Amino acid sequence: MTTTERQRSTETALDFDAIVIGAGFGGIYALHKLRELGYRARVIEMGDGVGGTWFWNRYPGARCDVESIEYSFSFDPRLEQEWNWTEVMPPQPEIEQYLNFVTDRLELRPDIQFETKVTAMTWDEDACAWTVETDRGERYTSRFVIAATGCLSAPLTPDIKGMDSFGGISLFSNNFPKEGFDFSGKRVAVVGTGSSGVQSIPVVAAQAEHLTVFQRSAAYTMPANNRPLAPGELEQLKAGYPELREAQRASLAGVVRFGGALRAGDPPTRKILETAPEERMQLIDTLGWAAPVAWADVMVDMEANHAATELYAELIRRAVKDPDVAEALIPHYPMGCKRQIIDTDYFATFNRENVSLVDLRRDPLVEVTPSGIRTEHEDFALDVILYATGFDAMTGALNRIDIRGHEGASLREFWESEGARTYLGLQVAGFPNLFTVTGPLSPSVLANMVLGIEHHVEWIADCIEYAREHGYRRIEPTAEAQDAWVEHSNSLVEGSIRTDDSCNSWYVGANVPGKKRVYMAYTGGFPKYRERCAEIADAGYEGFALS
Ligand code: NA7
Repeated sequence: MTTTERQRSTETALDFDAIVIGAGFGGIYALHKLRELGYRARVIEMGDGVGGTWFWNRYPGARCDVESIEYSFSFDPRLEQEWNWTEVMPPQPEIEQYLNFVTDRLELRPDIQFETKVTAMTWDEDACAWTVETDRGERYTSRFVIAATGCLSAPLTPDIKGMDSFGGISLFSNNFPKEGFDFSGKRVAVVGTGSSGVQSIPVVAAQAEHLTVFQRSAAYTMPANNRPLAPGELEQLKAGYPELREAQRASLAGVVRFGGALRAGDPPTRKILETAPEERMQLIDTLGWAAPVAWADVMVDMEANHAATELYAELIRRAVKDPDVAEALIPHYPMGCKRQIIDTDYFATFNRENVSLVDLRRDPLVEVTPSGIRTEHEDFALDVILYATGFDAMTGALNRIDIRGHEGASLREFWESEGARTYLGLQVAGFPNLFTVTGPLSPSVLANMVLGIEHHVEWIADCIEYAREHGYRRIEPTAEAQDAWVEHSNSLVEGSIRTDDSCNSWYVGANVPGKKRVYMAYTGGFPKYRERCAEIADAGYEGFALS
């Protein structure tokens, strides 16, 4: 530790000024930022490498839905210039390599403790510090804890009868073998058709002897239009980084360039219900997969939403040769309720001879047997089952740690009984000095995660600096400020498609049995959110109690 670091350190009686949980994008940047400011920080990471979500989700075909040029750190122009992306939409291995590059470039590795799980955290009111316990039996004391635990990082293993009895190989998209897996010559099942299933299905189909897809809810997906970056293209993009970053920060979702066939950058103004049905259908010819989403009324009006789904259904009917398979692939829930997926050759995969689809709405899954999967109507003999069944999103990772705040209150119990409640997605009342990077009720999963992470880490670092400069050792939101934020966040999304009773997404926790239904992301857009966070900080951390 340098002399400056020692001077800036808030409390030498404690093991650390800050413990950061997780070494994904959030944890890596938090460590860098805190070290830069002279704090004693340590990252505790469960995996044996950096990457977080991009470390575990190494299933075939895993790819980000934000362009590589935008899905990268903006805080250091040297990193922007030194790293070379090879494709428009970054594949998982390249994102993982990128995060390793950043870790080494910033010499962060010595302060990351790998293969260690945080199991419990207890707030000590007298010491004004957290005691953080790990599965290695360590107990560290730290003034602050920064939970960079990710939004989609607590795997959800389905509760299917007989799963453990399967005599073949069971694989999980969210904990896929590091060495990869060769599906050649195998009879494979993929269970789940969210983003992970949809991305892996075409890759598995290309290898497997036969692939059976078990679909409970059909996917809204559209082509990623991924391609290798052309010679000279990356250089040109890199030269435009300053303007690109500015535009990203000003955009609603922190994204400017919509890679795939997604949509133009500006929110659409035309309403589908004010457009003649024949004209809507014609738009399929000109806009392709963007035709269903390019409307102003689709997310707020169920009739408009149905009209858009009709366009989507037509696109599927054109892409899939077997009419019965095409019908089964048409979603029966509102468009935009679950996360829009982007894919490479998803629907075309169902035209392959070696691929079949089981529609679990018509033929429910009964059990996994030693030799395969049994539905009500059929037995499927299998060698491999790949489960792509999702996550306990937003709150899951923190709920898996026994977090005890003020007077022993449990964060898990609080969120389980009241639903996800936070102030700004940054802190929770009753849990002082615990910061949540891209926590519930911040833009998080609705915005470019990397940008959201940078914003949060910088806000948190400023806040810790403010506390140090003013001699404060404790910060937590007031219950009133938290209530007001929850109400504000809810009011923005109420009445929209996202919270409709027919919409059972992980955004509202509907995929986790018993989880209290709350829309867990802030839908007001990234610029408004940043502005509010800045106003609050400028007003001396309005809504927070500092002592
Ligand atoms: P998702 O999007 O939560 O998808 C999980 C899929 O697994 C979904 O199709 C589920 O059907 C299905 N599922 C879950 N449990 C079962 C059981 N028991 N039987 C059959 N099918 C089941 O997770 P992903 O990993 O694909 O993607 C998560 C996010 O990562 C994604 O949104 C992107 O933001 C990146 P259901 O829809 O519940 O009927």
